[in-house]
This record gives sequence, structure tokens and C-alpha cells, in this order.
Amino acid sequence: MSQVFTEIGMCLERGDAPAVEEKVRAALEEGHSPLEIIQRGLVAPMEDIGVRFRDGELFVPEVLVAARAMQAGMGILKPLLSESDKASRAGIVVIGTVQGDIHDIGKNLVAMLLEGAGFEVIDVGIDVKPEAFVEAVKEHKADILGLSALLTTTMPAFKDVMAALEEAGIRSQVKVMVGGAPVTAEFAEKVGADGYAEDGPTAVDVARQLVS
Ligand code: B1M
Repeated sequence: MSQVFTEIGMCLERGDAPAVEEKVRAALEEGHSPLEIIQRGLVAPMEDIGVRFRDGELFVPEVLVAARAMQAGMGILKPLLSESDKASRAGIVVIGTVQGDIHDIGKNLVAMLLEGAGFEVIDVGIDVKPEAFVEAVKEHKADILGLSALLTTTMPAFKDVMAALEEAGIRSQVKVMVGGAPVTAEFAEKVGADGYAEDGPTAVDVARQLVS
């Protein structure tokens, strides 16, 4: 591995966003393509961080600072990606927290890990109405719609989003993945979701299966 990718990985793990930006610029100056830097410099170490989080070696704050540093690097590289680079990315995910629910820490973590795994992620935020999810799926031609709910009272909103997708005639064009602390695999199946993940790293695995 080129030394610069190892260095980006080390800065990313420390959560040192300015250093990640500096090393990403150095990699560009060395002549590496933006896509190569994303894959070897940002995605690979972020995947490693995801696995260590799943194994209990790292905790939420460490993953969040690493993911923020990754996003700083992505901020430089994204505008440089060509259309063909974008097409070769893992897939497009629209993600948000359902209507009535403002919890976003877990959703943000999932979004960052998905981005770290090479997905293009459009985060539509919190308290999102079913119609807004539908619009975002259409606008971004999403492969996956990710829905998060942290309250037992907002879990039924998954059903409303599924109904809105059906009504808009786009249910068959997008895979729906759901998650959040009170959500179970049984509930996901009951609302007709295509996938369920109990945590961020599992969400990456499930997303990969859904687009494969
Ligand atoms: Co709230 N809250 N909260 N809260 N809050 C809970 C969820 C609660 C369990 C606390 C409790 O009573 N023990 C309880 C829900 C009870 C229930 O529904 N039965 C609760 C309540 C009641 C409330 C309010 C109603 C309190 C009130 O005002 N009376 C209110 C509701 C506001 C609203 O949404 N309308 C409220 C408000 C808040 C704060 C604003 C103060 C804050 C949210 C801040 C924020 O998110 N920006 C907050 C917090 C922080 C929590 C707890 C303490 C922590 C949630 C969290 O961030 N966990 C929570 C108690 C708890 O869970 N221990 C609680 C860390 C995060 C990394 O985990 O979100 O589970 P989590 O995400 C995981 C997985 O679930 C999964 O992957 C993530 C990473 O591993 N996952 C997905 C999540 N989304 C996914 C999507 C996927 C796949 C996987 O695919 C798309």
C-alpha cells in the first residue's frame, strides 16, 4: 500500500480532520485518482473501524470522530469524481429518521458507515414525512431507502412510508432497510421492509446484500 494511504488511515482513526484533508491533498498531488483515494485511503480504514466497533473494541464517540474526519476528506474528493466514478460506487442510499422522531445519533452513525463503505448517502434528516422520503428517492434515484425509528410510537411510520412508495408507484424500484433500537427483524418483515439491521456495521452488510 502506498505510504500516503496508510497515513490517511492513521489520521482518520485519530479523528484528525485537518490532517486527513492535508493527506488527501498530498495523495492528489502524488497523482492518485479521487476514487482510488476514497477506496484505499478512506473506505478501507473506515471499514476496519466499523468491524472494531462491532467487536466492541471501539465505541460510538470514536466512530463518530473518525467518520467526521472521513467526511472532511470526502468533501475534497466528491466534487472531483467523474460521472463514471460515481456510477462505480457501491450504490445510492437515501436515509432519514421517520416522522415524529428526532433521534439521529444512530442514524448518523449508520449513514457515516455506509458512506465509509463506498455508498453515496443522502441524509434527509429527522422527523421526515413519508412524501419527503418519496421525493428524495425519486430525485436521487436511490437504490436503498434507509428508515430509522427510536420510539415505539414512531415505528408504525415505516408502514406509512411503504404506503407512500406504493402510491407513488416506485416501491419496486427501491429496497427499504429499517432499523433503530426498538425495531426487530419480525417488525421489519411485518411492515414489508426488504432488510433490517440491528447496528451500523450490520447495516453495511445488509445494504451490500440489497444491491448485489
Ligand atoms: Co430519547 N428516547 N426521547 N432522546 N433517547 C429513547 C429512545 C428511550 C428508549 C429512552 C428511555 O426512555 N429509556 C425512549 C423511548 C421509549 C420508547 O419508545 N418506548 C426515549 C424517549 C421517550 C424520548 C422522548 C419522548 C423524551 C421526552 O421528551 N419525554 C423524546 C422524543 C423526541 C422525539 O423524537 N419526538 C426524546 C428525546 C431525546 C433527546 C432529544 C434528548 C436525545 C436525542 C438526541 C439526538 O438523537 N440527536 C435522546 C436520546 C439521546 C435517547 C437515548 C438516551 C439514546 C439514543 C441514542 O442515540 N443511542 C435513548 C435510550 C437508549 O437507546 N438507550 C432514548 C445511541 C445510538 C448509537 O444507538 O440510536 O439505537 P441507536 O442506533 C443504533 C441502532 O439502533 C441501529 O444502528 C445504530 C448504531 O449502531 N440503527 C439502525 C439506528 N437506525 C438505524 C437504521 C438502519 C439500520 C440500523 O437502517 C436504515
